[in-house]
Amino acid sequence: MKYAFSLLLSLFIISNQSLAQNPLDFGSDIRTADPSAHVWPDGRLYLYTSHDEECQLDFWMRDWHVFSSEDLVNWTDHGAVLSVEELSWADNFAWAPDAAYKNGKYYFVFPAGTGFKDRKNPENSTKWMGIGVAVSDSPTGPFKDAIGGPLWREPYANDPALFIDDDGKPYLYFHGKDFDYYVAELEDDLLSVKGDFIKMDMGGYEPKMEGPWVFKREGRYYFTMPENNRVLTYYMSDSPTGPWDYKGVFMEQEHQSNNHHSVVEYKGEWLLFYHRWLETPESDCKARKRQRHSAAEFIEFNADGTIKPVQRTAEGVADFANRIKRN
Ligand code: FUB
Repeated sequence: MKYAFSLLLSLFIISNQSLAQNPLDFGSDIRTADPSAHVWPDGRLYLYTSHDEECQLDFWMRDWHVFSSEDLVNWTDHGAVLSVEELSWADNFAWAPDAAYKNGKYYFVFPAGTGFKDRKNPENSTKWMGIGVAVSDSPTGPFKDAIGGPLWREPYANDPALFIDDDGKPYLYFHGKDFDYYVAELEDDLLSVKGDFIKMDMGGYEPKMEGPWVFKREGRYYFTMPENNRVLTYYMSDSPTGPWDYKGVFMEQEHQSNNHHSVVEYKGEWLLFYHRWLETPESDCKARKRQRHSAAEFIEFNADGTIKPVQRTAEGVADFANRIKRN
């Protein structure tokens, strides 16, 4: 009887462990945020993330990492793809990156900068940020800075997101103070801007935002963002440059903290990658109780293409392998 009880208990613990996939277990003990997901020609899903140093207080961040998986449960940690130490023009603010595959090359776009943000006396701030582009023959790098400077540094530019449309045209969306809801079409080699920035028509609603992410599903475009850098909301359009029609919230905020996400289809399932601020008891960090961890959820759509609200769960996408078998 005692044996049977222990066996049942062990089975219960094992089955719950296999269900608990959030935060994602990359098999390494680093803090990741701003996960940007892509499926590349080798059939794997790659997640490019920014990297929080332990206990960092003001988003002083130095490098970007990449992880890959075929089942979203077992991940390979490919290490850092790029560090600000490899840049001649920036030494800090290795914030939310993105990536693209075009003409046989992998492109890594990233925000970085220098200086110091004086939160008490903003007039003393020297911080600036721009967007760089690095290129590699492999999805896991090494990526090399391809320009030797930012694409631009005025306007202030952060949180770049690349979208390559079915006709091959590359677009770069970004978060820029006083320049949100602008998009730049890029030249075919993704190393310079084609023409002017395009101010998009957002249908009259332009809240403060960060981290735009654009995807296409069934011929319709989705412009998604952490609105007020907290709650995930979206617009829809028939064109990658708008006009956009605001549709509202698909993930609420948590702990009054920022969020940053990406949306991708993999093996017939639509997935939302995002980060959570979770208590991290294994960390010695006294200064900050919660640290950022990458997580994932299934994301579903209504018949009219609108996004169903997504809840944060402990199991995340643990059921991915079973779901794709059922597809
Ligand atoms: O990770 C640094 C910054 O925090 C990102 O660029 C923002 O989107 C927010 O997640």
